[in-house]
Amino acid sequence: MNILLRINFLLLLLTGLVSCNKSSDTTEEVNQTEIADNSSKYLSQPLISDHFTADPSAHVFDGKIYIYPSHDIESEVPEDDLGAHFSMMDYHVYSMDSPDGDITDHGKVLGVEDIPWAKRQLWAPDAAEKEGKYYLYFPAKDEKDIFKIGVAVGDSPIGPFTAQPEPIKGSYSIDPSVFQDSDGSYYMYFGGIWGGQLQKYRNNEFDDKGPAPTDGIPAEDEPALGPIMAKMTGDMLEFSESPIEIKILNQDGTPILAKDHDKRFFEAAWVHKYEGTYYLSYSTGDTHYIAYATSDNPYGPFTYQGIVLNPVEGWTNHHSIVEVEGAWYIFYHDTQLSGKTHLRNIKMAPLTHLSDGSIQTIEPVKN
Ligand code: FUB
Repeated sequence: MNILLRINFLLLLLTGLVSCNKSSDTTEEVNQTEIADNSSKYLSQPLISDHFTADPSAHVFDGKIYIYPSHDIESEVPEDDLGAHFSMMDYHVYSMDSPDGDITDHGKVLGVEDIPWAKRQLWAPDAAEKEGKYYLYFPAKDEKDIFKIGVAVGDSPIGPFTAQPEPIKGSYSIDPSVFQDSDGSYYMYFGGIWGGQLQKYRNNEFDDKGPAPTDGIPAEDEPALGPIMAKMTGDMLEFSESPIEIKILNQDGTPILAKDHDKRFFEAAWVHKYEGTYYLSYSTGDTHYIAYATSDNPYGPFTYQGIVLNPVEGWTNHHSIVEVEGAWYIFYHDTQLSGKTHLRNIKMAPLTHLSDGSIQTIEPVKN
């Protein structure tokens, strides 16, 4: 644990103790005491503990690690199955000189007030670099409460970022992640069901079947919805092709079905390439895994392989996978500091590719 983290944890512990001295009978205070006592049970400790962060997308730009997470906030909005209580308003960027180094908060780099078309819920972002320009991709709801994906451009990995006036044409749903292939192509993977609204679309057309999270989800024995992807244009601001749905198959070549909640795609698609193979990892949502599937093509089809990360504390599970100087890491989140679903904290841990091409499953809580 680095010095900054140690100090943050001492502060957290003191806060818990002070709260307890004041009064020990509110849930909030009891939770804080439990959290302070239980920190050793986690595989990793929070990277940031003075505010709440989630959905960390990590990249190495110019030899340094940059992290682009959601910025969770407390909200008056009641919790529901569509994630209305995730009512984030802005983004911060963080950097680390090395995986063991201190983390720097570069402050707010984009707020909902800076995005002409966005009205609420700045969910999981990602970033990409091309020819010295940096692109921050983010989902947000527009004035009709429809999720679209936007892009903001900066001259540095820590911004400032200027949002484009309109969302990316043809974009919808949530959780954009942009993968740079070895040939210099960039692809965006995106989508999420339930609150992420992917079930409201078929073949890129809006086809709203109703307000419940499951309205529009395929029937149990039909193939599950897959993430959507499109190649980016040279200027990184648009899709260069009509987005396509990715197929995720069982090992026997049959499609993963909608009823297979342990394996089917829910949200948080991320692609990395290892020894020539494309790895698509994603959250299974209501079963809380980060699963993965592999392909020899960025467009798939991908074949299901197993679990990257077992369920973390909290409902959501969302990650990124990045190589830093030859070693691989997963960035993820849990709710260690708050005990609340919508107030998360980002973490990181080593990730191991085994010699047979599989990924060793990570257990985020020690048994
Ligand atoms: O942070 C809001 C949403 O929660 C993200 O977009 C999802 O992936 C889930 O982590």
